[in-house]
Amino acid sequence: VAQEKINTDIVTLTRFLTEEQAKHPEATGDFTLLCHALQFSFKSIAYYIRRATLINLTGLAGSSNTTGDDQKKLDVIGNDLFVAAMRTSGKCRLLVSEEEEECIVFNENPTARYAVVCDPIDGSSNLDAGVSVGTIFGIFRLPEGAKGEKEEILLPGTELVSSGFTMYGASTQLVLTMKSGGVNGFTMDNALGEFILTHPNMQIPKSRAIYSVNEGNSLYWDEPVKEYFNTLKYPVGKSGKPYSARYIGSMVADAYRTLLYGGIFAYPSDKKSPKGKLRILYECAPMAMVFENAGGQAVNSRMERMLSVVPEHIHDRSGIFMGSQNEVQNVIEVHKKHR
Ligand code: P6P
Repeated sequence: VAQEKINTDIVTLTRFLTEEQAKHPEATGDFTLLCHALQFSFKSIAYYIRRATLINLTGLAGSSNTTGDDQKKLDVIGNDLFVAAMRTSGKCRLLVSEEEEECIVFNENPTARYAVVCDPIDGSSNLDAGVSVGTIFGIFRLPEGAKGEKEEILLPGTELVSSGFTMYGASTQLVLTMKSGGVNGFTMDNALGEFILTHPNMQIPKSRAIYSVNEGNSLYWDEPVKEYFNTLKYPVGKSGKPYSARYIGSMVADAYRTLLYGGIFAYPSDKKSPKGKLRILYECAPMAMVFENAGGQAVNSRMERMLSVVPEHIHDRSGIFMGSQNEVQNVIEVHKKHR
């Protein structure tokens, strides 16, 4: 009987990181250890998300658990897990989290050279509805002699050494990119408790007739934005076929679909949110790095390269258009016409 061909050449995230480090002889291993701490935080957040409904974590704080302390909402638990993983890694100096008003400085890691930005559970408002949520993260290398002051993390996305996101959906997906390029997708094997490389070298299609935006904000959009989306919905000339609309309202889910299928995701700044809604440090910049490294592009509402934008403060916001190379280029062309 023919033996079922078992693929025994499995690339786990651990093996991927080891091979990545081997490409950099000067590497001390600190980045690898930091990524292992990140990996652990994704696994533990995924665990709580999966059990949320069962142990009623989706509700508001207030119900007390067996030990009597207030049960926390998932995004607080996600944040606590992430902060603990970064602190105990010994390799993180500064941490900016969507859940923390101030930048966390780990004085117990005075010689650590990495700064991490994260949204521990992005899209958490969708959790009760069972919509996929995720963790978005970025890693900066601090300059030599960094003092661990929060101004040191107000950097453009071009300074990111790595970024990515997880999506806690039907399975747990991780999308990871490095400064050296390349975007790789991993899927959690719950039996092994390992992230397995399932989408090596992800490349976004150059075009795709799918747009992803909250049309409920149309009233507030600037003229070029209105015109752009109208050309997709009411095409003139030879094209003729309107685009499909796909909007989940959870950035990691909309981003993952756009990365796989192509198209454009947008959260423009508008009259209601003049600075935009999404945060530069831990939503726009990490996603922009992933999309550029996958062969796409990402710009802000002034049509500037998203990765060149420097945040004014750690929770600074921006408009964003990201996705297939040609789709984002169309947005740029419409805006040029309006100048
Ligand atoms: P809106 C979720 O709250 C989030 O931060 C992103 O994940 C998502 O892309 C966006 O906001 C959705 O915003 O205004 O369309 O509900």
